[in-house]
Amino acid sequence: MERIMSSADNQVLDVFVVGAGFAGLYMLHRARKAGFSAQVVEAGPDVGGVWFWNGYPGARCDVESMQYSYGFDDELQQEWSWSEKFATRDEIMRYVNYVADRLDLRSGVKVNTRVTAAHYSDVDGLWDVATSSGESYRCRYLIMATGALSSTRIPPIPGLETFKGEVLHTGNWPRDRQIDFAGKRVAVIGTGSSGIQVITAVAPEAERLTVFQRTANYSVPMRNRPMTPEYERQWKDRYPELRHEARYNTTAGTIYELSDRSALEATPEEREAEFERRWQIGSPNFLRAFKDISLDEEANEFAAEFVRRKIRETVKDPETAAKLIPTSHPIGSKRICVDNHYFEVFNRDNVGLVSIKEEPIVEITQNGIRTSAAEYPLDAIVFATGYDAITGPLNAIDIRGREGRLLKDEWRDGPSAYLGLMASGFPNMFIVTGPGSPSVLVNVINAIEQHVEFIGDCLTWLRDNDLDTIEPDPEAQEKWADHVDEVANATLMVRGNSWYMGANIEGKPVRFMPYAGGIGPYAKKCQEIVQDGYKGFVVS
Ligand code: N01
Repeated sequence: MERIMSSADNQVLDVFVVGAGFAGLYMLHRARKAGFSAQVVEAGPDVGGVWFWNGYPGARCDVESMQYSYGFDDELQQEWSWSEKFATRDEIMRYVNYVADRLDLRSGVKVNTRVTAAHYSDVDGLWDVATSSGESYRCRYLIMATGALSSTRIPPIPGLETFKGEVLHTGNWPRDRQIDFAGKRVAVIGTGSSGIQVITAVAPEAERLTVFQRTANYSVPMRNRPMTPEYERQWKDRYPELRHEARYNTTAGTIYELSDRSALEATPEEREAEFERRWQIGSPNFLRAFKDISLDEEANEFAAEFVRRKIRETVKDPETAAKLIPTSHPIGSKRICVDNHYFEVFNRDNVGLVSIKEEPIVEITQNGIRTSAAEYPLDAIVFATGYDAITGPLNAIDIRGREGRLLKDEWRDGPSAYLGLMASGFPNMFIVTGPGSPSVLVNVINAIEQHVEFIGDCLTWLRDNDLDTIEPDPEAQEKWADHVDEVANATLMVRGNSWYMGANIEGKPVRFMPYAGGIGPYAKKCQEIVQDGYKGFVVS
């Protein structure tokens, strides 16, 4: 372990935040408001986190814009106006920049600076942090706001380095130039949320688009539309109440139209009518048509079969439709995709589909992709192959706690963190939306705000009580990890081989990482823990 040489004139910061996405920015604001000295460092050249990097064509959020925004400041949410029901990535970036300027956050963010190591000192209880630019920082509280989806992943396909054309990843889209696909032969590998969006956007532009699909995926229509003043008013008039409702009385952190009815109790006609009604409205709301879709196999199959039928009806070529029909996992066990006419893309003459289960990729050549059946000449390959999610960004940093213990080693068999917030042996290090918290299963901005507020209140409480150090009791942490497993195992989500489980990364331990119990129950649990004097934490 290389020691971090901290300079004698390093000021000891109260709070040091890694990452200037939605989490890091709000953490900075909250820490400053509470009177703490705080500094954020950000690897990228600007604020915005995952939205900064995901500048691919078609990038858009599938949570409604009126809900996918900060709720902590009523002035902000009243001032800002969204132009569409579901915001584009560019509009979200304008919003993040507006918040950063409005709250004067840029002065606390050092960009183009990647944290490479963070070591806890057993001697003085401070963290030493090293960055790629050779600077070091000392702080009492280290806040990892590194995001769940910031370690992009390109699968190790032989020959990739020999390809003469352009290689792109949706999560690390070039920022310095416009990518023009006109007249180009393009491949997209991957059909998750990013793949489905980029495919839909690139298809009309490219000369030829070939989609390489490993797992056929479920997708429901987004049915985006321009914002109307009436719809905006409905939200703005009741924002504080609705934000509270989303935080404490929903599982998804988003207000959807829920159902208290089982799909098994409905008649086939009733089920059909309800699925069709929701299909026409659009959005992930579809999965809430009946209360047991994510819990009961038979109920799930009704919803899955409805989507399969829609695919068959949409895609004209039956062979292509058959390849696109998902059968390997329950609907919702991988994150549901939400699209703008995705399946219609496969009716275009310039679009082809390769199922790599039937026709595996053998190698990438200088000129394209060679499968077991053919060679596809290409000018560009777009990897929409996802992320080393949740733990990837943390494990990429040399994080060492008490006695030099390495976080990555502690998590060798899968991550464990009390409430998904703190790991035993790593005092005063908080993780925003870490493993074991609702994070990616819910409206992540809501999850971020709940965590940042918990952390901010905790730091104030420590200061008010003349305490310096907090970390989880190992027993409480283990119990929480068991609870996270138990809740996940009661759902069909563990059947998806998804990035939620780490199953997309070879060699990564397979453990369902987010907390599937919902943000409402989770946030109430956090409140109880605070009321019990931070039960399950050890303070000194
Ligand atoms: O990544 P993914 P993503 N060869 O991991 C395939 C959020 N998001 O960037 O299913 C060939 O979901 C892989 O196949 P398989 C959202 O939370 C939101 O799309 O593993 N293919 C899969 O098809 C989302 O869930 C929005 O068999 C390979 C794809 O690549 C999360 O980000 C938009 C492969 C990866 O899908 C991540 O989405 C975008 C290989 N070796 C993202 N390895 C919205 O809000 C992987 N694949 C709309």
